[in-house]
Amino acid sequence: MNVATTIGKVDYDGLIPNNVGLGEDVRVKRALEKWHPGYINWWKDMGPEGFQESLVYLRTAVSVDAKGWAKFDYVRMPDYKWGILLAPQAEGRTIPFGAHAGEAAWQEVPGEYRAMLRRLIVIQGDTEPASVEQQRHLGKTAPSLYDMRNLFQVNVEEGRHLWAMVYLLQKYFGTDGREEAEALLERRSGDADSPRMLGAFNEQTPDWLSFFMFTYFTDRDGKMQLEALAQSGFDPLSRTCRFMLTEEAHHMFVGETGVTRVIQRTCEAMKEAGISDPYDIERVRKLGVIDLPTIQKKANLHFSLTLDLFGNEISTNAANAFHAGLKGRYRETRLADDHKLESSTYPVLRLIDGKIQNEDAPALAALNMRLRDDYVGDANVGVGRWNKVIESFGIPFEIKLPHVAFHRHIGEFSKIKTDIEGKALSDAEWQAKRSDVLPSDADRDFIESLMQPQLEPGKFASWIAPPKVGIDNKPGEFEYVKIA
Ligand code: BYC
Repeated sequence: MNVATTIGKVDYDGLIPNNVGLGEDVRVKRALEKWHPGYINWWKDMGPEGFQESLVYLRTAVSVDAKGWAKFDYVRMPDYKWGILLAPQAEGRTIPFGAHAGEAAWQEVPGEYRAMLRRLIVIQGDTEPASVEQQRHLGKTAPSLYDMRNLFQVNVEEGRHLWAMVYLLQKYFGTDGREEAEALLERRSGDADSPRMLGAFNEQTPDWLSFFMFTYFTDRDGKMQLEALAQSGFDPLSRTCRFMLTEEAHHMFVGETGVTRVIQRTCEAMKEAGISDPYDIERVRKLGVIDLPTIQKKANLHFSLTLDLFGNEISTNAANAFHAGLKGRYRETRLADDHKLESSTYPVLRLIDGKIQNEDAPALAALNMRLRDDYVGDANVGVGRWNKVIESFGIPFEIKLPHVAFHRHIGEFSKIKTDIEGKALSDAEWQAKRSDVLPSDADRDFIESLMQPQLEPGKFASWIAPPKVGIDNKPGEFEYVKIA
């Protein structure tokens, strides 16, 4: 007899590690086992290109304990144990907000909100494989084995997040859940006929600076959306998202420290060469590092693309999801108000008579805006840390997040063009200034020219500083990926 080994409360013995009692849930277990080969095919087709046989020093989630939930070991990525892990059930949990506030949290799908809930889960699920697809070429130009390993860690965990959403679909949504689970493996990032659902997930991640900006800015949207879904009155969704957030933290760490290390290396090289003017771009580039103005342009691009992921500032969908108790606010339970928002207002930045100004809107309808505001605050913290590095070298340059109206494709400001301060521009003015504020073809070509792989353990490409500490406290020359 096969005795299941449990680590914490995780059954780690079968095909699909889980702490949801899959062994006793024959219907869902079969459905997931049926879905598994399609997933592996997708991973092999669309996952990291050229490294499927390599041994990667990865952490695998083996428990949901706050301390020590992961173990590190060498794994071939297609053999990674993609598990279904939910945070522990909080006894007596009630719905924290909306029309049902105070009622017992739902353990089954509330029938009246089924379609809305499914849509939220599908959108969340769709972003996870999309990001893996966007990043699949990057292994080939990794600036170090350390960075390559971090990329693959992020990728396998995005894969696990897809599993997390697919579990919810298979367990709680019957036939249409199964169909949605299949469709999640069929859409492709950037595909003209069958694209991923949200805009930013159809953009390219052509180089490593983009990857770091994506994990800093776009994974942070992931954090905010997961935080909002972790408040959900539908308890299985809440528990799933709570555990996903534990993994998400590393993704943002990869982004924040990645950009920091790029900035650090640029500043060091400038100092060594005696260059104090950050706009002396040609000379800086000759040093084999990325000039600060180009880093700013990449930040402008990824920040503005990510803001679009918050949807329209005024949204009936968002109001309905909150009222229904399905999607809350950032840190909902820590907010001191009635958690119903039926009569309150929230200031929304709008385009009124061609001018950008705040207007009080019903708080329920303004929830996307509110979450976006929370996001901007959160995103600014790391930017402050980047600037501390620049300041420590005495270089007169500051990275600034552009105005929220800059370069938008969704919502109020999609109708206008603005500069980075939010000042409206005519089409002609925008065209003339575009390459000053967003990466130009020449900038992209230059960055691409730097993207030469550095695969010797402990070595780093010219344009990025080594990290302060290794993953799992490994020493500098540790071989994070054994390339096969
Ligand atoms: N692109 O009422 P509205 C992550 C559509 S990232 C294309 O304002 P709503 C991750 C919208 O669908 C987090 N379409 O929308 C990060 C709607 O269409 P329908 C992912 C867009 O619902 C890195 C219509 O416009 N999770 O986890 O209030 C790596 C009206 O819009 C877009 C979630 O997003 C867009 N950008 O807000 C890996 C959470 N924006 O239905 C992973 C779940 C809007 O009228 N999703 N539309 O045809 C949601 O909560 C909401 O659906 C959204 C949109 C915030 C996305």
